[in-house]
Amino acid sequence: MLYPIENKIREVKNLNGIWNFKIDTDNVGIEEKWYEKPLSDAVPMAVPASYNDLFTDQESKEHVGNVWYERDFIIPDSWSGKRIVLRFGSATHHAVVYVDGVEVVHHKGGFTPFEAEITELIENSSVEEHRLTVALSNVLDWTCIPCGEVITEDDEKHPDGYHYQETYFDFYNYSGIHRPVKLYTTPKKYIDDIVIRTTNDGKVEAFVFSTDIIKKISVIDEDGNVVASIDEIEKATVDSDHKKDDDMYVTELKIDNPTLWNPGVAYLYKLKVEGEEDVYTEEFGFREIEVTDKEFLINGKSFYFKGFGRHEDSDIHGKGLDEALNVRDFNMLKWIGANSFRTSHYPYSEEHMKLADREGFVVIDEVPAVGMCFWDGNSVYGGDRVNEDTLKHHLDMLKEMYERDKNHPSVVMWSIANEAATHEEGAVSYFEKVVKTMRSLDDTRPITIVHTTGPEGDKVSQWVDVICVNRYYAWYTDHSHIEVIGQQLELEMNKWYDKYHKPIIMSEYGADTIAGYHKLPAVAFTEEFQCEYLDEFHKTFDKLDFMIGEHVWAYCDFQTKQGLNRVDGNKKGVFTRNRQPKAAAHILRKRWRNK
Ligand code: BDP
Repeated sequence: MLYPIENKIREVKNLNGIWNFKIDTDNVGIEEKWYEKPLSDAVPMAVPASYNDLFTDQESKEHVGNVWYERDFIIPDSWSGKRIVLRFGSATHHAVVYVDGVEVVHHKGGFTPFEAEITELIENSSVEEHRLTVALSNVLDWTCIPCGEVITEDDEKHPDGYHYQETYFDFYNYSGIHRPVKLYTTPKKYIDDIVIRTTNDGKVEAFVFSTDIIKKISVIDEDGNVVASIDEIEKATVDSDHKKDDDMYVTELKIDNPTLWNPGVAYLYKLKVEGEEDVYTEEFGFREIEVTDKEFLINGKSFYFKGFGRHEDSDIHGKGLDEALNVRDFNMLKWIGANSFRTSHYPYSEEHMKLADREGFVVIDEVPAVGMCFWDGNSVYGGDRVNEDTLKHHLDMLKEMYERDKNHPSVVMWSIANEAATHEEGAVSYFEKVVKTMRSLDDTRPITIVHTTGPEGDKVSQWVDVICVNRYYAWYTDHSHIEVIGQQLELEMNKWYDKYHKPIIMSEYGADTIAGYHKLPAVAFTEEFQCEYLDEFHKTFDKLDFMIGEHVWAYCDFQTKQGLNRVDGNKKGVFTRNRQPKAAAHILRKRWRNK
């Protein structure tokens, strides 16, 4: 799916700002058709943002079910005759969108964009101000990724009863319209999608899906020079179902001595596609990936992943897009000498991915498949938990992630799940299908899966290219005994390697650390402990030649649900939630800048 851009043909109208908002306390709004008229008793709400931390009362913050968003918008006369599209960068997790009381789109999945063409509705309408209403649900069940379930406590110990959203993942279930809402125009005949594939000898393959007739495709370098151009473009047969209204154009361009996109030294070209009516320009880079049994090669050079598992998370905003925060984050990642990160545990905003391209960061792009306990049972994938509907949604999410991120040079690998129960029988056929789908979407990028399961039990890594392992020796096991880290790590990593002969990334390792808490000798939760803890891992990584990276958990402290081992969130950040360094940041900086 293309990002909405402005040019001489296309216009974009931003709908961010203050919307009307109402909590559907008894979840009756859909039944009572609240979308048919303006919301009564609405309160102001910021978009984009999570709504949770903007409230001061517990009930609103923790509401399980629907909330309603609403605002007016006006279509300028100058847009008449154009195709008009309403687009959400994301809405977490299920949205039903109405314009003037008419449903225009619904979407399941909290971390990918969706849109609705509203041309006809606008053309047939006589009102000047249109009403945009969104019913948004934060409910997670076993048909969703991430997985969850709503639990009701109403036995004799809980005579008044209460219910809550249970989640099987360690981040707060922030909800809201998290990313920008935009209206954009295209001509009636338009460019629908572009897939760009490159090789480092300067070959650019462009696949354009369009209802417009494509006349010209050019490649433009960073100085604005047209370095290749073609104006005879043949139509090909479209083989994909969902683009059945489009024609497909396939073409190949060649440029001499391309400047490559390299980690830390990004170089972005633009592909300009010109149709009879429409024009679209998409950025891309030249870079090639290869995986051997012990190496991850980017442009033929061995790449070692240094960085973090992260979250989109901050005070007040929750998971809402904050461009200032993103800029600060990339500056801090550069300061510490990181070269990469994983979008744990869901695709980050498009704005984030664009920055990664531009700043030369290497990204492992993760689908929101977290909390996937299979639990052996009688049905297809296990008991009443992960089931056929989960799989269907998982495959949909892979597709949406791919369609959104396919042209980003920063994305070097897809992560198909975090810490699924891959030792269970149900996981075998499930993940075989997941990997097959991911490969059929993209055969240019390697695939990984992130494990908590150990090498003895794992039943699915034969299908992936790189193995990612999350490990908390001396934290969740042998708590505080950092002397066990080296031995356990070496033993386990060798077992993984002996079993699969594939390169391994330590995709999570870390210890909760309260900023400003110091003690000698070190005890758990102090800054000293975090430093010593990470050091122990590093000594062993340096001995193992099949280890191709280290991603500390986590980049920053972040919010989680309440729990006995979470004092206002997860404190494994190397930086505080407010993006300031703990002592370990200096250790990592020293290591990574010299590695
Ligand atoms: C891992 C999860 C991550 C958690 C982390 C932790 O992948 O989401 O936040 O553990 O416990 O299991 O800190």
